[in-house]
Amino acid sequence: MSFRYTSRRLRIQKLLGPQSCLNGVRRTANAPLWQRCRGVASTANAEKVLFPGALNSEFTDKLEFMQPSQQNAIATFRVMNQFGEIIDKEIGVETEDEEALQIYKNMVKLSIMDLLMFEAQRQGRLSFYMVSAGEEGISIGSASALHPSDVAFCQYREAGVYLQRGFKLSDFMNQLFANAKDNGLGRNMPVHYGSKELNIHTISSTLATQIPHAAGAAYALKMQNSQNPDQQPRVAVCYFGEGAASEGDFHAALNIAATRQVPCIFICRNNGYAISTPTSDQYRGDGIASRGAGYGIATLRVDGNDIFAVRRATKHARALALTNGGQPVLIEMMAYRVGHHSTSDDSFAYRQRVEVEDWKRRDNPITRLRKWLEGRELWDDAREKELRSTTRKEVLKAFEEAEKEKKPSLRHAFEGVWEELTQEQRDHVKEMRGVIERYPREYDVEGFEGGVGGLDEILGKKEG
Ligand SMILES: Cc1ncc(C[n+]2csc(CCOP(=O)(O)OP(=O)(O)O)c2C)c(N)n1
Ligand SMILES: [Mg+2]
Repeated sequence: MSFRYTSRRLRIQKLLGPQSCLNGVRRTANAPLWQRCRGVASTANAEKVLFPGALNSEFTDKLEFMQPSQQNAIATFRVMNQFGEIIDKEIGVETEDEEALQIYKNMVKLSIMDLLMFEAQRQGRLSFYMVSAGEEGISIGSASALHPSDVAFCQYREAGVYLQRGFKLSDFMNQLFANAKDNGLGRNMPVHYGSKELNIHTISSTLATQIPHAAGAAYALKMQNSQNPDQQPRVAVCYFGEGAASEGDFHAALNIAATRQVPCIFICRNNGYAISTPTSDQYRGDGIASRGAGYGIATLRVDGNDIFAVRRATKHARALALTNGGQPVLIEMMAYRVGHHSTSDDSFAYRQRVEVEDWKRRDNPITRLRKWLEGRELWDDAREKELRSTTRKEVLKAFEEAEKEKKPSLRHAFEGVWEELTQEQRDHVKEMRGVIERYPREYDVEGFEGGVGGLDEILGKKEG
């Protein structure tokens, strides 16, 4: 204990009197301060536990184990029902018609891009793809309620966050084809988008790593927000699936975010599956929301098919995250993964077709918003047809253009780790060059910028 801390504590005790208690400890004479203290809990008439590890817990003489399975499940927040009707008309949707239309168009755009890219993978034109079907409302709705300067960390099924922030169709396609215009210089597999300009960190395949990254970024933002009170305060927002929440990183991240009180919004997309693992095999608690309470984090469960609920929840979470210098918030957005996990998966090997068909028919964020728009006479079949046909053309145009682009220079396979190439890397480059020259038919590199010359460019550089 530092001298300053001890003397301050003693000064306070002096003020409070000889029998006073600090943090639930009582003073006795002639012993070091920490030995002079004992838990208030042990005093005869104490009503609450005041041990440092559990404050304000009332004593009870009833031996009753907490039985979460016997309690009501956490409620799910809704603004609009399945028929597109608003439940609390007084609050309404807090969304201008223009904005609702823009959100609707983006959700449709995402679903059309998904459909076409899935087909393109099946035709062998793309190596891999992941669709957002059934979860478009979560990514697009939440992104629409954040500030563009908020820093986003995604898992992989949140293309809607990118789209809503302004990632263009060409940006998606360039990444999917890993061509020379790809932000990631062709180094990542498809759907691992990233955008420095849009404040979205690049997706990582390793599940849950983005969660502690977001907590750390939020800690940095907390300091920046307090150092720059005249600037727009920022939060970090972190998306992950309920399966990723089984990783240790989830727990470490939520705990540090809570103890450091950082402005981070954790958005869990609970879509019922982690590839082939249904939630019933993943956990026994009440979803992911119940874990928020365990970490002392403000938590809400939301109907992810209800775009207005997603928006309002995110808007309020953002305000809460910036309260009192910062605090984390957890939102569990409920959805159903309508598509296969990825193009490498056939989900009918582990779930019934009828289950998927039921969900498709029962509820969907796009059809629900469409019902609301139609109810307000903002939308009809003719507009729908026109939107679908123009969007399809736009996606195909971007796709064909990206497909024609050259691949990035081969040099990018080696650069960007060390400032200068090491001797070992130089040996690898030479070896690769030799293999390409020996097997020109197997390794046709003409489609790469600069061909095999891309490797010569780096060999010409000064040795590291
Ligand atoms: C550390 C790690 N373990 C396993 C995997 C393989 N894997 C990729 S996605 C996935 C399921 C994740 O499910 P969830 O978080 O619920 O997201 P969803 O796919 O449902 O959107 C698994 C197990 C991985 N990528 N990284
Ligand atoms: Mg999942």
